[in-house]
Formats: sequence, C-alpha cells, structure tokens
Amino acid sequence: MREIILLQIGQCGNQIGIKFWEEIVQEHRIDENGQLIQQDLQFQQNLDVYFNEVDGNRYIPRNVLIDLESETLDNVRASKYGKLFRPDNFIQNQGGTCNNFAIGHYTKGNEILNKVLDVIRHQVENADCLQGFQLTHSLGGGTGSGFGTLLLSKLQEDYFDKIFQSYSVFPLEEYYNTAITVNHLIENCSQCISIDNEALYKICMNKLKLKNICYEDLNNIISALMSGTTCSLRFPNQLNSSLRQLSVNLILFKSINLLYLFRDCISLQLHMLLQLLNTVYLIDQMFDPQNQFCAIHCKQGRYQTGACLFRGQFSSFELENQMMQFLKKNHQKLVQNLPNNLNISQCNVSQKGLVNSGTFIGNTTAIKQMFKRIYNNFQAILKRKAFLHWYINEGMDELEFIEAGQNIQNLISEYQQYSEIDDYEEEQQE
Ligand SMILES: Nc1nc2c(ncn2[C@@H]2O[C@H](COP(=O)(O)OP(=O)(O)OP(=O)(O)O)[C@@H](O)[C@H]2O)c(=O)[nH]1
Ligand SMILES: [Mg+2]
Repeated sequence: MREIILLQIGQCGNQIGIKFWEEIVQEHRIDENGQLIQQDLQFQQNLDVYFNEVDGNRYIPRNVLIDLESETLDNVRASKYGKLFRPDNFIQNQGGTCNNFAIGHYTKGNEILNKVLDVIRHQVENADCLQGFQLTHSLGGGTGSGFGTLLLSKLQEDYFDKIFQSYSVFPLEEYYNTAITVNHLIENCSQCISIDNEALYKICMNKLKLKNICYEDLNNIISALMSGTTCSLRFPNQLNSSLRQLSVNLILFKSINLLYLFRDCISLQLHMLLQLLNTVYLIDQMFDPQNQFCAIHCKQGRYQTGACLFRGQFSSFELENQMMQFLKKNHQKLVQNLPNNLNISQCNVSQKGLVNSGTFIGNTTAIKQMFKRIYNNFQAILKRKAFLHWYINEGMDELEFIEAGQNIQNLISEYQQYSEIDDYEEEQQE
C-alpha cells in the first residue's frame, strides 16, 4: 500500500486539516466513529492511503495534530469528528508562540519535537510502504511556520526518500515569518501548494457573495480543493495516483538544484461549488483567474506544467478533445515545446454536493509576483531592523534573515529568467 501521513500544525493547519477529514470521510462513506456506512469497493478500495484499519472494522485517520497552544486542539476533540482521531496523536503545549517563528522553531517547538517524532515513527512503522507526508500550516503564525519547518527539516533527515507536500497558507501580512518559512520550504519541501488568504477572501466575496467572511468559509474552499487534489490518490486512478507521480508530472527541474522553488512551488487554480453544465464550461472555469488561489496575474506568466483533475462522469474522449480545442485557442497560457506538460486525470467518484467538478494544479512563472510582494515587504521592515529583537532574543541570528532575503531574490530571478525564455520562444514562433 502507499500510505500518506498528514501533519496538521498550528491553528490554521489544524482547522484546515479537520475540514479535510470531514470532507473525505463522507466521500469514503465512513461515519464519525470510523465505521463504514456503506460497503462499496469503489469508495473503499484505496482507504489505506489515508486511514489505518483497527479492530477489523474501524478506520482511523493517519494524521498527527500538533499545536503549541491548547485551544484549537481542544475544539477539535470536542467537535463532531473529534472521536475519529487517535488520542495519542494529539500533541500540544501551552501558551503559543505569539506569532514568533523563532519560538516555534528554536525554543518552545524544540520541547515537543521528540514526542512528535516518536508518534510519527510509530505511524511509519505501521505503514506498509509509505509514499510521503503532507503538511497543512500557515506561514503567518509562529507554530505553523516555525515548528512546521523544524519538523520538515528533521523528517527530511530521517525519511529523505519520501515526498513532502505542503498546503501552505500565505497570510496578508506577517512578512518575517513568511519569508523565513519560504526559505525553509525551498530547501525541504518537494511540492508546496500555495494558498493565498487574499485570493480566498476574493473568491468568498466576488464569487460566492458571502458576507461576514470567517475562517470557516475560507477553510471550506481549501478542504474542497484538497479533496480535489487528493482524489487521484484516494480513488483508483491511472494518472497522478501517487505523490511521486504528481512530482514527476509537475516539477520540471529536479536535477538542477538552483531551481529549487521553481520545482517546489505550485500555484493553484480551482473550479468548485458550481454545478457543471458541460465540459467546455468546466475547462473554462478551471483556467478562470477568478477561481485561482493565489492573488497573482496569471497572464504575466506561463504554465510550465499542469495537472487537470476531473471528477464525475465524463467521456475521456470528450475531455481530451475539448482540452485540445481549449489549448489551441489559448496556446499563450502554456509553455510551448514541452511535451505532455499538461496532463488530465479522471476520477469517477464525484465531489460532495457536486455532479461534475475539476481542479487544476499549475506550475506557473507568474507566481514570482507573490514572492516579489513578500520580498519587498520583508526588506522594508528588515532595513529598519524593526521587531528583529523579538527573534534574536529567541536565538535567531540576523544572518538568517539576510540569507532568506537573498534566496527569495534568487528565486524571483529564476522565474524571471524562465519567463524571458518563454517570451523569446513565443516571439520566434509568431
Ligand atoms: N485560511 C485560514 N487562515 C487562517 C486560519 N487560522 C489562522 N489563519 C491565518 O494564519 C495566520 C496565523 O497563523 P495561525 O495558524 O493562527 O498561527 P499558529 O501556527 O497557530 O502559530 P501561533 O502564532 O503560535 O499561534 C494568520 O495570517 C491568519 O489569518 C484558518 O483557519 N484558515
Ligand atoms: Mg496558534
């Protein structure tokens, strides 16, 4: 089997994680006690990717819930699905980090690190053939960013042949934590799926017409997205059926280590919450900027690679055909001259509440805009050394900040360089 362990870190990481489990237990026909509601092979054939079977008839999520304060995890325990999780997999501390990366990474985070690694080791030993780890966290607070990256670096040492995929929520502010965390993700994460809270707020306001938007609204969108991106892992599928295959299909420059984040960063677009009328409309929606999860202008870059994940009842012939038509009309969206850089996979089990739906994951050079935004804001406060003492007091060195700035700048240059090659090739073809 090809098991995955989900690591939920900090308030945001756990709130998203819980929504994800709520969503997928329903898709796999499991109730809040871990028991099957309906036995049917199409829903349960690949259950062991995300669940451990216990006592022969209960299915328990393979996850670890971690926080340096207790409130969020107490809420999880008290929620409808609280009993679903293994009690030993909750690991918490008191007091939080006051939004400080250094406390999560160096001081308080270190106090719980061994306990967390023990619980993970236990899970790995119980797995038949672990494919990798997924991480949900935000880059804004101190736990998701600081402890999240500490854990990633330790796990990379112990399980270097596994795939590490993160669902990383980018905040509207909190530039120190964000920039330092991005620097760690460049180093230790195989695929970083970037979710921008700013873009989520826009989807809630403009598309879903919601008022008084709260985290739950944002997390509903994220969990629908995670359900879409993991469907090829959870249900029988030919394409993108493992984290490694997703990496192979989406990440172009694995062997050239300078291009780390090019390899690591995947921007997201998603079609969701719309009952689909036909395939053409669905494909259109998948590429519609209004549905994208990063607040960037996609027209200012090109997709190097992409994966379209369709759910529902489709004719494969029709899908391939319509996609070809779409790409003929929109050839400027994709880098030319790269064979098979857009792949299509199809899952017959529909997403909750939808007949047909689709999720698009794309690796685009336009994501450099997001890093430019982070870099500029980060440099503006670093130049004044504002708030730096809070980090230095917890054992961080100023050099770490300088290095993070340089690495993000290098990353932006890499993206820039590839954009220029794409533009040049496009001109030559015209
Ligand atoms: N989308 C989303 N964003 C969240 C959620 N909770 C917090 N955030 C964002 O995440 C950032 C703060 O991170 P938290 O997850 O609260 O912090 P933490 O990881 O628990 O770290 P501490 O600072 O130690 O509390 C802010 O930018 C929030 O806007 C959530 O449930 N959903
Ligand atoms: Mg917190």
